[in-house]
Amino acid sequence: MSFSRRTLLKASAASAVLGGIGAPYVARAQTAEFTYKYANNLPDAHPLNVRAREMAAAIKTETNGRFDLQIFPNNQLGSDTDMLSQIRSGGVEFFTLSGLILATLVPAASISGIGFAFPDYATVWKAMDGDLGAYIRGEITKANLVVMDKIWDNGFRETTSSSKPINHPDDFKGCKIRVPVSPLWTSMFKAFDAAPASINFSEVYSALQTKIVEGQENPLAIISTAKLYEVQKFCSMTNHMWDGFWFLANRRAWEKLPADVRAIVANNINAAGVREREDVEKLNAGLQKELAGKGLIFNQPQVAPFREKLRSAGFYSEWKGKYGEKAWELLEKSVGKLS
Ligand code: X2X
Repeated sequence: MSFSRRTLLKASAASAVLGGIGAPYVARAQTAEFTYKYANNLPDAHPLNVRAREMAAAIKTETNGRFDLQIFPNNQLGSDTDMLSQIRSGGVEFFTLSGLILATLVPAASISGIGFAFPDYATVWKAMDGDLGAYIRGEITKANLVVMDKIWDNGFRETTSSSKPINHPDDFKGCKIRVPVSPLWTSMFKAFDAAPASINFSEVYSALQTKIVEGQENPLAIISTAKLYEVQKFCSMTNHMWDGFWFLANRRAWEKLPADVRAIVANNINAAGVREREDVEKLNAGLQKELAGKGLIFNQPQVAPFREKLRSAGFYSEWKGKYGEKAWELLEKSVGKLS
């Protein structure tokens, strides 16, 4: 968060307490019946935040100003680990989180991130808007969080490094690579014989800059908007997994809303999510050229040896055992046989 932004927030909070004089920000907060916070880990410029801002404006209009959604991008309210505890306690009312990280609370939620499961976006949306997504949302609901129907896109993930390109699974051997805080991520990169380190996204840029780790993996939209190209040299198009963000709400806060407001909020979040999916897909498709222009050196490895390495390391059978037959069948129904 920039200094001026922080100062503004503090000043607004202070004047709200004192009864508020003049500032439009305060006037809005006072007239809205519900002022809810939405926190996320992505930069302002990422399509997730662009669509969220648009959605917040639409919700305000459609509720005649009754509902004010305040967006806190870029880990302003803390790391994913912090925000996950805030959404549970009600410290924030909304939060978008990768299913893989959510798995620290809801184990089934990481199943969509199994390595090389989804061949393309058509298969992703069919599964996540279909039976597999419904199953995961059921598990999230059991953990007492509210989840919107449409998962937002993060994207297919690629691997960057400051030291070398990844052309073959052997190139991962001993590689100090940052992974998000999630057992599936750690397990997958251990299966590649890498040395994964669990680090929240809020710390990734500085961890790369100070060479605490040599590499990381993320979709191009994040490599671009979080400027990771400034601290990385190589980008290998490993496309090793798909990742998405569940749009979560705190249950008590959600149930406090009147049914008509709730419907407007849910409809707008889901519609914005569908638009965000289109944005990210388009953005990722065009970014390779732009990032190469900024100095990232790209390579396109063959995917089959990576998948074979996971198979021979027992990765698929281990995770099938963890998720159970029912969940694994739902996944394989969408993507074909994995193990
Ligand atoms: O932490 C990451 O790498 C990110 C931004 O992709 C997720 O939220 C999983």
